[in-house]
Amino acid sequence: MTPDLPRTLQEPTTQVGKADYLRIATEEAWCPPEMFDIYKRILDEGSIDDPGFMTMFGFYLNSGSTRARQIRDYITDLGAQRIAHMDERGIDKQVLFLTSPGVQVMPTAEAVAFAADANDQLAAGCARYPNRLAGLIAVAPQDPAAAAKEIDRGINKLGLHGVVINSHTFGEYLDDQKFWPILEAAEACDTPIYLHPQVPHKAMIEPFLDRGLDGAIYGFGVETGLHMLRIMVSGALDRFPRLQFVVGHLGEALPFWMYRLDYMHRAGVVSKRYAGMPPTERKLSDYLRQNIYVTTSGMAWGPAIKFCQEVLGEDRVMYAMDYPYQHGAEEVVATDNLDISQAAKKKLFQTNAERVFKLT
Ligand code: 1DF
Ligand code: MN
Repeated sequence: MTPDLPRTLQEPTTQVGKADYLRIATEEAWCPPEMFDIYKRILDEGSIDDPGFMTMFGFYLNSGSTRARQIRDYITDLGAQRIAHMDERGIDKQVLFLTSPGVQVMPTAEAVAFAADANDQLAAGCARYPNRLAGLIAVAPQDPAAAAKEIDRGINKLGLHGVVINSHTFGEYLDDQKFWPILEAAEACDTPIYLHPQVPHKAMIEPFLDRGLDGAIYGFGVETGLHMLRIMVSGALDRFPRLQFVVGHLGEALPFWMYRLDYMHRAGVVSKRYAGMPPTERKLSDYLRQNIYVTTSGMAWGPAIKFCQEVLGEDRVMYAMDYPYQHGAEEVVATDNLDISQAAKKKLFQTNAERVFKLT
């Protein structure tokens, strides 16, 4: 069964009514207009060698497309328009964060300063709608020590609810130990890291580009699933066993790979075949089931959602919309109508997110 073709540009024709659970959407995007100005400057200067960024934000900022204009309009609003769109779509609460790639394409000093400013703005925006909006902390992995401090400030001073990292930073991944102060800070603050996609970096993107596959259709998932897998294989989750990651798009396909990952990981470790694949304390499936939550962003599709609930457990799957990149009311209705128990549905839409992001 494949879903009907999503109506990517149309506004909802019906309001989605109340349910007997709260609908909490957990991968929602926001962008202050000043960040688009910085992205424009980076595009104009050509100051970074990142073909994926050029393609992505060439479209959003310079294409003149209706979809690009609509998304720019929706994503920059942190007030009445966003709340009205949530009302129309039956979303009680958004867990939202600075859109991808956030500050991870900026020069280090600018990235550190912009992340702090964005976090202040987001915390203030959430404070205006305390029952409707809950924010995550943007950080600059370019400066791991500053990022660790910002995590502490975001949790303990700003009242934010987790950390977002938009996959690679200039081609580098969190399994590199220079980034581990970030993992350490998140674990110490008992707060999750949302590993959100971004486009593959230059060393990886070439065969995606000429068929337009580098963005959310597939490149995002390949890049971000690979990133999560690198972290699991590196032993980082043995060093930080209580750390929790949240991975969108139903875990960027990793749950589907679980059996083969376990088999080939064991084969690789036992045979000492790969220098970069040390023994880990647990199986890869154990990390998936014990350190990773997945969200349904962009995947309003019953068979895939139920598969993840079956192999990860109902407590590890959370609803997300991916507003404004995806915002169809019909996707909310489809998820409401899943043939799962009411108890499982309440976990999916409400209580898992309340627990993971400490929303109550
Ligand atoms: C798109 C989708 C762009 C998502 C995003 O960030 C993004 C897109 C610039 O469709 O171009 O975060 N998304 O999460 O689905
Ligand atoms: Mn997203």
